[in-house]
Amino acid sequence: MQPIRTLTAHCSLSHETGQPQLSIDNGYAKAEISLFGAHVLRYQRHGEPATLWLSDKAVLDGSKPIRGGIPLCWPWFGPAPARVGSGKPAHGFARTSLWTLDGVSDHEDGTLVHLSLTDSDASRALWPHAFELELDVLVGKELSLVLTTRNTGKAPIVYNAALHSYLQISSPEAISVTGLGEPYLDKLSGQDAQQQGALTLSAAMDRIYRQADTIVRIKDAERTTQVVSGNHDSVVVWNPWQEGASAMADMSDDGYRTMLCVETAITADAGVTIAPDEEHSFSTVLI
Ligand code: TA6
Repeated sequence: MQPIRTLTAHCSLSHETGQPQLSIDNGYAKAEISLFGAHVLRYQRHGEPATLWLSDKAVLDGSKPIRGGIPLCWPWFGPAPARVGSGKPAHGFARTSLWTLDGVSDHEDGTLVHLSLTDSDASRALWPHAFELELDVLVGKELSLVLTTRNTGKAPIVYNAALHSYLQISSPEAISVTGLGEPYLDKLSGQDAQQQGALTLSAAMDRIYRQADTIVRIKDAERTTQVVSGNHDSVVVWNPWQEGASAMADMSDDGYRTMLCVETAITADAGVTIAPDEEHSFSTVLI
């Protein structure tokens, strides 16, 4: 077993799960980030309940995607689109790749972690493009993530993505969500629909809101969480409800009662096109 290594005054690196994992504990919050998937597993401000939900059945050893925290869906969202081809893993391969830790530094406003992923034989077998992907995570009074895609190849690349945040909630009955805008695609029925007033939870839900405000507010019994999105085209809201939770090996049957995904996303069929040597970033901040 490799020893726990101190990286900065507020950040250490361990391998207890079988994957390299950062533990951060600074003046604002505690957080854990796995290098498998550049996956923020936990984030909790001191004296407050956890912001992120992590399944009690989450598999952290790198053998499958991690259920909870903030998976990075990239370079596609959901099933692979036609331009990528069939038989590819859902939500792309960034979340199941081992990322490189480029740096950690402590600052007045929190601990900054910089992670990166570049193309490899394995990535090119799934997606034949040269790229550099970077994730900047600031663990402070807020949790901030910026995902940057750089095209290092000779032809344009097209991508979709999501910062797939699993938020911890007290119960579905306590939740109301505002700022989602009206039109949405109901992925369960395949129909376009209109949001009437605040969103409440009483059944399975999988929706893409394409005209959401920059700030989506999730009001819970004792607190309000804000998801602030930048340079995205949609906000995805997902809860599998009881039947969906029971069908997942890595979620307890009642797990759906303590989570709600509110995801900053790029879901348009056209995706985002990046010319050679150009880059594109989008971001989410959890307040
Ligand atoms: O963001 C919602 C969603 O795309 C749902 O359709 C649901 O399947 C979920 O993500 C989880 O996907 P996963 O591949 O992690 O089981």
